[in-house]
Amino acid sequence: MHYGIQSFSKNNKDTIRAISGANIGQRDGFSKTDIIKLNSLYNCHLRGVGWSAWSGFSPCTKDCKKKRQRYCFSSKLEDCPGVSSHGVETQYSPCSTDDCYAPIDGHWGRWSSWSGCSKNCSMGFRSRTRTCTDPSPLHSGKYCTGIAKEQQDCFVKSTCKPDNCEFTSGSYCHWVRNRNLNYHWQTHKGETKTPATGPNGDHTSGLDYYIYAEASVPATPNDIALLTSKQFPPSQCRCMTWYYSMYGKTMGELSVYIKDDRGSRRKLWSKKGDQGSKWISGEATISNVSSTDYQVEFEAIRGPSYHADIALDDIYFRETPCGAERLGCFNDRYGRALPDLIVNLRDKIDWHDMQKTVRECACTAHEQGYKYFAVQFYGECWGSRDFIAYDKYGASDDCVSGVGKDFTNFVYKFTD
Ligand SMILES: [Ca+2]
Repeated sequence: MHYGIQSFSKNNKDTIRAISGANIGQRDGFSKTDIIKLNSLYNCHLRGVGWSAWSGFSPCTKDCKKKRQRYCFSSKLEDCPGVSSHGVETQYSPCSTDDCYAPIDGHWGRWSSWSGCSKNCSMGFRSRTRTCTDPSPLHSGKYCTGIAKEQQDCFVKSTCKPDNCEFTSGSYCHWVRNRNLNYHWQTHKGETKTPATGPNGDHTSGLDYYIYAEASVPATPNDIALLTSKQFPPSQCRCMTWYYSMYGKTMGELSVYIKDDRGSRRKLWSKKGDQGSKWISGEATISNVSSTDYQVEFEAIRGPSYHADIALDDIYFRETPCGAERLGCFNDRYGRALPDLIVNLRDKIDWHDMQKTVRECACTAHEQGYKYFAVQFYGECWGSRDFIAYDKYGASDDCVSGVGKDFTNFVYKFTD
């Protein structure tokens, strides 16, 4: 038998759904069961004169009606007054209120496919979801039982960078703490012990470790907790990004310093006071460290009271200044759109890695306080300190790998 999509439905909803690729049903004619059902449905063994018996009623439609049909057995349709040209008479009848408004319990739809891993480095999670809409509960029917979202761990190793740290499994990676016994950084999972201060879980996945400086006793006001990176070799510029939580009404201060090989510190970033309960992203460009080894240092200063837990997670480094936004490829000509030649890098071009040119141009432009920069002719680094009409000669598609060709600019803008 071949069933309609609403076969056995009590509520006029589809009960049968096509699944692509599935191979079901009789395709070479009727089965024995098909023939018995057809004969019985159409009263074929009684074939002769006049009407068949009425069929059973159909399910109720949206406008609360049901129908039944009977068939004319005769070869002459005039034997069956009221019959259609197809030999069928259809009778409609109102459904009862109970039938039309019967409660329908909800049922889960299919699971979505798994999401990608939440991290492109180390431990993350992936998830899939389903909704209670196949069908949705109606007329006080029950909601689906069971979970709507499922989560699984996933681990991505390929792009891990050794300088990045997510404090996974309580590891400090290359970071080292100072030894103030009353107030220091410590690894932690879940909420901190004092309500209304500290985060609820780590930033990486919500399930793993972060580090924080606990403000409860024995810590006292203005205690200092230091977290110092390994020695980094000289580099022209880098962007460090991190997540911090500074939740608590007597919040102290968090600062980031760069420390040279003689131990003198320069402040790159600082935040003071309550910043709310969520993780917030921070970033700082590390520049002007091209001659000596250096370290990065986080310094937490405890506030006047114990509602002052300061937390950190997901500290990453990348080899560009922070926040260089790609504005795109544009034509240029004499009377340059970006007026200053910051540096000519044409004798250093690595034709297999044009990003080296972009990075060096970006670092030099950042050091010299340019707001906009562009790479033209594969190796010329042009800039403008103020807002300029970088697009005044029109857009172009004559750029490659983030650099412009002859008289085209690939333009970037610093966002910090
Ligand atoms: Ca973490």
